[in-house]
Amino acid sequence: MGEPRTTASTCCYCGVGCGVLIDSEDGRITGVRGDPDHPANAGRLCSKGLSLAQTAQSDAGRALRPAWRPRREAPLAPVDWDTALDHVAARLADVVRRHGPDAVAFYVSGQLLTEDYYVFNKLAKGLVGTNNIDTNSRLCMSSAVTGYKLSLGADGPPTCYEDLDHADTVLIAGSNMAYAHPVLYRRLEAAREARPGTRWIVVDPRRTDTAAMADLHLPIQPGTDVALFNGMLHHLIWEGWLDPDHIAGSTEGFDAVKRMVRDTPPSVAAALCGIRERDLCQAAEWFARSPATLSLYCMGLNQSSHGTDKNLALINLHLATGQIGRAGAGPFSLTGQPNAMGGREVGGMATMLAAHRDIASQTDRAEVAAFWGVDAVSDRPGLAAVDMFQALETGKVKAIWIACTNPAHSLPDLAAVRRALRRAELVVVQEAYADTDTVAYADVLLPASSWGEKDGTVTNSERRISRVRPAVAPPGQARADWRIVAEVGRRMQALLRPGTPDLFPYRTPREIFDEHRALTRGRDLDIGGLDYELLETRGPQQWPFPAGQATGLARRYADGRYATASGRARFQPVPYRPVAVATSARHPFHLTTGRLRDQWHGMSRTGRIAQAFSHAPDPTLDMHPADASRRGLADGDLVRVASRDGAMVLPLRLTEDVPPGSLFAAMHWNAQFLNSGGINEVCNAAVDDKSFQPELKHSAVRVEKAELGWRIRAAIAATDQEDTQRLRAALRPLLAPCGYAALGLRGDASRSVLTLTAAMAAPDEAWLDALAVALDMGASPDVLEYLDRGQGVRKCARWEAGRLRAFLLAGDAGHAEPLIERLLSAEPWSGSRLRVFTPEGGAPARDRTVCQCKGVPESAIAAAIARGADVAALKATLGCGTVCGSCVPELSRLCGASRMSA
Ligand SMILES: Nc1nc2c(c(=O)[nH]1)N[C@H]1C(S)=C(S)[C@@H](COP(=O)(O)OP(=O)(O)OC[C@H]3O[C@@H](n4cnc5c(=O)[nH]c(N)nc54)[C@H](O)[C@@H]3O)O[C@H]1N2
Ligand SMILES: Nc1nc2c(c(=O)[nH]1)N[C@H]1C(S)=C(S)[C@@H](COP(=O)(O)OP(=O)(O)OC[C@H]3O[C@@H](n4cnc5c(=O)[nH]c(N)nc54)[C@H](O)[C@@H]3O)O[C@H]1N2
Ligand code: SF4
Ligand SMILES: [Mo]
Repeated sequence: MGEPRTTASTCCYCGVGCGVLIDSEDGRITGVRGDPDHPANAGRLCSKGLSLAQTAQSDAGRALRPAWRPRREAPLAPVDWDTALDHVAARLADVVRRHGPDAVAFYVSGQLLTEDYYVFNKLAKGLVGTNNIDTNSRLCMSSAVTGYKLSLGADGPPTCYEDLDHADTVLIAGSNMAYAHPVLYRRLEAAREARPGTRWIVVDPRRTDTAAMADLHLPIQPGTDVALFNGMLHHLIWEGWLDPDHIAGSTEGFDAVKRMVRDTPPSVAAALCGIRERDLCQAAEWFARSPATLSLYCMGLNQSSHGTDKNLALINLHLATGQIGRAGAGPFSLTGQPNAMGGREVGGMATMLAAHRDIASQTDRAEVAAFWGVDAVSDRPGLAAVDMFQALETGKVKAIWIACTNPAHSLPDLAAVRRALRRAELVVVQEAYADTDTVAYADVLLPASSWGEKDGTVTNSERRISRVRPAVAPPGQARADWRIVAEVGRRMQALLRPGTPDLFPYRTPREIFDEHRALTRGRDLDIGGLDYELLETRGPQQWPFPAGQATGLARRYADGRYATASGRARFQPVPYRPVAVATSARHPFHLTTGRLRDQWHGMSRTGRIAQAFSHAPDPTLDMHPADASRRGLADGDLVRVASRDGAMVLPLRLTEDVPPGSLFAAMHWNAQFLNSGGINEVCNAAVDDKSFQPELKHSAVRVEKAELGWRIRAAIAATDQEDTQRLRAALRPLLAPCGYAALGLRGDASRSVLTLTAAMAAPDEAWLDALAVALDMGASPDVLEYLDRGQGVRKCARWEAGRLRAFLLAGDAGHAEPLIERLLSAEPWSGSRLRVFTPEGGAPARDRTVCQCKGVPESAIAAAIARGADVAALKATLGCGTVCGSCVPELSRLCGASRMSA
């Protein structure tokens, strides 16, 4: 490598699928910029994309070598690749021989590349002969998939990003785009600036940054979307705001839906939703009477025990008003992960076959079997994610291979997931990082290469296929996911079907892509005309893209013909049903969960850099102040949040952004950072009966004050990322014994400080000794200690080269924050070291960073606003919001620039 070079690739985070330019030198990634030529982002990146280079700065914490456990209780020990691959193949083949193919399961990920996915799917369905391959997309997009198939006849959105520029009314339902799809959100903001008449309706129980910018925010009761959409349809029918030509010419089933919504007039619907009737009618009017209406929706619809119904009820509105198949109009499900779409295309799920084929169809199965050259593809439906882990717990499934996902953190009802992983005969984990909650259960760890190192393709939310290209070589012995799977596949084939032609002869991802695209010929997603060559010369392309075509199709169903057998879209009568587990006197609160602006899921990548924590440093449980005062709870109190499935402790944060009766917790924190597995300890595993997607957006819980009187704060400055990883590994074992404990990171690219916040019911001296050791507080002239054993108070501090390096405060942790500031300031210590035990030892507090790119704190913004600044002035004077723009929604909010009329 050596020479500096630039590689065009794709961001590995959200489904917007932004193009990035990766700068590298000497085999290391040195910078990441937005690719001005990529149609998804035209050069823009959000805070997560912009910090990608920092996350790739060091190999510390990466899975670098294959490892296995000689015994279940033993630690993972390094092993060479061939032994690991032989072992996995032999163990899996053995399970297949003893218990049949359905005793093996594969749990993969929408973050795999299409080529990785394809090979996994072929291994499961072609070689092993089981449909037990499912993915974390089950937790994410499966309700959208089922909704599209039932109504429009085929999976995939009919829309494209350009529609964001053309929509007159934008209905954003169950999506916090300002955080979760920031670059698209930016595009919407620009579109509204260019066409000021554009109206946004946001449907979200919480007042998110997205909702705060709406022209109409409908803060519905959690789970009541179907009632809302049915009530809107009722109103449209009553007012005659329909598109009779579209209904008559392009759809079927309208009468049944018309009958069904008869008993949901706006007054009834609005009461169910807990909103004003006139707001519901206003939304219906804008939806139907605007020249073009676009719906953007995400997990607030999908992650529900009736997520498919929510999708269908919304699509009914589009079909009835003809708001589809035109520029700026249509139902647009935003994809969460960068390649959830690609996974759907290759059929890498328990409920589908390659290229949108169906397991239930004899013809489809035969086509795939003939193409692969295998006898048959199983007609037994595979297990969807939640069921898969339940089958593992009951022993029906014996062996599981998990790749590129972290189910011990991200599945609901974690206690059950842990039982399942413990019960399994064999757990194979294919991971890029060495420490995740799931790796703790691995019998074999297969180290995978990751973003910046991988080669292949991904498909974004608008059906656009982009190349992912390697800028650097993978660290250690890590290998590409597709290659690992093919290597095991070949070995298993030799054991299970010796002498048959090699099913996995691939030498490059290009060969896999070519096989995949051949399977799509004649299908709705036909990409027969698309290959790596074309992606190279003409850039990212949308599907369908059949052979002989000059371009892909931007907008589907423009001719009013849908992908059903009759060519007509199907209205679906979906009556409103309440959430699966209702609140009760025992569990009176709705708990919803979701995302923060700068963290990605389980934080294996974002959790390495301090900047990702600056916007939201600590995990919290958000509660409305009225609920708190009724219960005698205060901001910052440690509370125990419990459902019938499990409980955890979190610090309380009071905010009027959640409605009374509802709570919110971010999904990101897990056992790498906490004394528990995170909020999924509490979330319930109820699933949608059509899509099998779990209801991660609603659990019924109670909240009580946690009696944890002994508080501990500690912090240590890290010299670099390696040091951060080392210190975190040393502190992690200390989390489990606590009633509450959280590891955090403060600082920025230049300096970071690792923090520990913990609480216990009573002082534990042995634990404290262990903490002191982890912080290297042994006897030394550079260590100062203060003790008051009777009060359970111990304070320690350590200096290094004249600077404060670490402290621990137990029993009396009041001035921890100023001391953390002192660690961050890195100034040489002056005066008496004894001052460290008093508030004078600290440095003045810095507040929360709102703009990560320019490091602008909230106080500076507040001061400027007090002097009369608006968003434009803030940008001009402080520079905030001028780089990635992720903080612009919040700046607008701080300026009070809410568009909602009272
Ligand atoms: N920063 C960041 N961005 C991400 C990700 C990340 O981890 N971090 N992950 C990516 C992935 S995989 C996904 S799936 C997407 C998710 O993107 P989003 O779905 O936009 O994000 P969430 O925060 O999960 O949930 C969205 C909203 O649903 C609301 N909600 C809860 N219950 C209901 C309800 O009953 N009805 C309605 N209408 N709304 C409800 C919540 O209050 C929340 O604001 O984000 C992607 N982008
Ligand atoms: N309570 C609650 N739970 C949720 C959600 C929620 O809103 N609330 N959202 C759900 C949704 S929508 C989603 S998508 C899931 C996400 O949940 P997960 O899939 O568990 O999330 P990640 O942390 O992104 O897991 C990806 C893993 O792959 C690893 N990895 C990264 N790159 C590679 C690679 O190239 N190869 C391999 N083999 N490994 C790699 C990462 O280190 C990481 O551990 O969470 C779901 N769980
Ligand atoms: S919006 Fe942000 S996280 Fe999503 S692809 Fe673009 S840069 Fe990556
Ligand atoms: Mo997702």
